[in-house]
Amino acid sequence: CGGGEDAAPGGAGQDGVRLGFSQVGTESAWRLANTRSIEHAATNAGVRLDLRIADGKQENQAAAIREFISADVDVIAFSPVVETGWDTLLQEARDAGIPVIVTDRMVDTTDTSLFVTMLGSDFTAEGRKAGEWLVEHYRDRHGRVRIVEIEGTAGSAPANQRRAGFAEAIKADRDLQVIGSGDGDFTRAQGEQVMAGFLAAHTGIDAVFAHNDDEGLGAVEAIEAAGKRPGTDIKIITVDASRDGLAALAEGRLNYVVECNPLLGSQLMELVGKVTTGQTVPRRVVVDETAFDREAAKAVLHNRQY
Ligand code: GZL
Ligand code: ZN
Repeated sequence: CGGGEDAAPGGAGQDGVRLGFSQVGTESAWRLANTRSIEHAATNAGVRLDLRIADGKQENQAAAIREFISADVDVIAFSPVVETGWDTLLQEARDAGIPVIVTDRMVDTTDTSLFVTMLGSDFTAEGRKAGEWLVEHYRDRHGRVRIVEIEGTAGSAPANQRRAGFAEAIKADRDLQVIGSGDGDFTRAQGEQVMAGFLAAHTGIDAVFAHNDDEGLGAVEAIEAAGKRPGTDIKIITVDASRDGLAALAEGRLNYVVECNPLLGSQLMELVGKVTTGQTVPRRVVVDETAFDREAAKAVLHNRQY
């Protein structure tokens, strides 16, 4: 078990709080670890969890949340696959008197009455850390540094914000230029396909910024298939810090991995306990996370939880 057993929240019903959770899908190692963390923490906290997987489709998330509303659960939580298109659905939950907690990815709404709190990473900071590493790495090199960007799922908060944070950071050195970008949908297969396209279209790519490890590991395969050395001929920066990502970093096939912590489960159950016992919660709870270079990856790899 992780950090000890979580306090069982009070709240409605003698046999534990009923939480309906709508999860994005099973697209990446990060996502699988996130789901496990929520399930594990619910068990520890005595929360009755109904978790539904949406296979990356917003309409599946809406259907699941409507089922939670008609089942009159005590609280709803979800990771919105994309930022927009949630207002009507969240108004239905509010009108039914069911509090909503947004986790991981953010919704783009101005109506703050539609959810009580947002628990998740600062994706802009993650993108900025990736860009800052490249600025530092190429500080003494003059001449163009040609970068390609494999973006996360189009319309998702992590894709939008990692792109923005990265672009902001590389402004510090005009030699750093993004010469191509494509949607890798946070998967290894799509990442490989997008990278193969970049390699066919551009000679002399210097670096890749992949919005998650799975896409970056797909890019590694495409780069090797093109007869080049990932991590040496072409530098690769990714986000998540999953075990596979850190293993590739330790072996020098990736160069820098920014952490995006999926283990939100126990913080979520604490918020569920507070929300269902009328306690106030902060509007925003940011998850702690760091970044890894090769040495740091070697140091943590042996006991990485996911
Ligand atoms: C980030 C999360 C992203 C991960 C991807 O919090 O939404 O979605 O970076 C996952 O691995 O698919
Ligand atoms: Zn535990």
